[in-house]
Amino acid sequence: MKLVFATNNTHKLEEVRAMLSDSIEIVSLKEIGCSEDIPETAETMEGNALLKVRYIKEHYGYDCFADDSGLEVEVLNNTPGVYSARYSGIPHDAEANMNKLLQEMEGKANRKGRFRSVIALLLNGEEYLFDGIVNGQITKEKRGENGFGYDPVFIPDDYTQTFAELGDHIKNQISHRARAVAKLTAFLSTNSI
Ligand code: ITT
Repeated sequence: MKLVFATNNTHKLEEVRAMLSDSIEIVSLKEIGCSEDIPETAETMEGNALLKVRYIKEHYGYDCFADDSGLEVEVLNNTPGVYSARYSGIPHDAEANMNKLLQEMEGKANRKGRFRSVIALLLNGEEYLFDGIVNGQITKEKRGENGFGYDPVFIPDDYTQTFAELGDHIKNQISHRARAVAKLTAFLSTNSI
């Protein structure tokens, strides 16, 4: 089946394409002629993921799925969370976001954090949500070149390297997004037309 993935983040698009089996073909926003920023005004990842799929259905008529995700740091009351992309105040500036995070974490012994992904699916007039979490630790400095966003400052549990050092192959097996996508594909394999 073909399904639109409502994201403007090319890293997410590549990750999810690599995770899906050949039976699900992803169509990008570019391919349906959508280039605008979809408003993300909700206060939860669930809310924002639903806003994205509803926007595409309303404006372009396609069933689709969307991911809203972020990094939740225990000692910072689970922030930046839903505000991860704009933590520093500059939208989508990964360097500025990581610098702010490392600054906020200075001197903190508790380095526990987790990435969370919420996927919303709008299919045949119904809405569904799937989530995934990966627990880990926040480093004291950036390490590695792969991935995107906060990958250079996050070490998943049971590993010693950051997501940016581990690379896509390992990240795509254990990440928050991989876990949410696994739930999405299990659902689609039993419920799609
Ligand atoms: P779309 O809304 O168009 O999908 P986006 O990048 O704006 O793209 P979000 O609003 O869901 O996506 O923001 C997610 C932010 O959380 C992202 O920009 C990163 O800063 C961070 N993030 C999420 N998943 C991540 C991952 O796998 N690795 C590193 N950082 C991640």
